[in-house]
Amino acid sequence: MQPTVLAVALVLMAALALIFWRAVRAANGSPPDINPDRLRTRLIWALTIAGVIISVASLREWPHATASESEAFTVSVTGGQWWWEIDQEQVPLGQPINFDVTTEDVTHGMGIYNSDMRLLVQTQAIPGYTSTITYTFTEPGTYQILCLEYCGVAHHDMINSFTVSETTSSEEKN
Ligand SMILES: [Cu+2]
Repeated sequence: MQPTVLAVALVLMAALALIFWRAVRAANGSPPDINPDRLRTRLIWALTIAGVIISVASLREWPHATASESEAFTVSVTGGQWWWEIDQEQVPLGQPINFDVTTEDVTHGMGIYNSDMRLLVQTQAIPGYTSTITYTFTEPGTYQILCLEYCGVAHHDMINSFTVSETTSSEEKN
């Protein structure tokens, strides 16, 4: 990444130096050997191409949770006025969890918070549609699901929780 930025910066500096050199030469009286419109067109193209290269080169890995992994443990979360229903009380630690989220009435916002009330992941709960979001928990503990979208007078009551632990209850039964 760093060498790429350096290379791009050097190319841009060289281009700028060339422009200054041409400007100084033009000011000294010798006629420019390229017409200004063509120069401008070339410059616009060069900047456009440089812009695309810089944008692509500086892209970082998507920092948010990605949708749906087929091998993941699945938790169904259903929202309604004003509750959350979670079909698993315990979810496993350290493996991708698919949260399939929907709602029975209006649109809600499903947010998962850790014990410090820090938002870890969120998606919209939409009537008649299942939003899937994948998250991997790295710490055991109790996590809360809260509503992030105002959905009526008891919006603040939409709280439910689940725990994250090394083994799931279904595995313990086996
Ligand atoms: Cu809600």
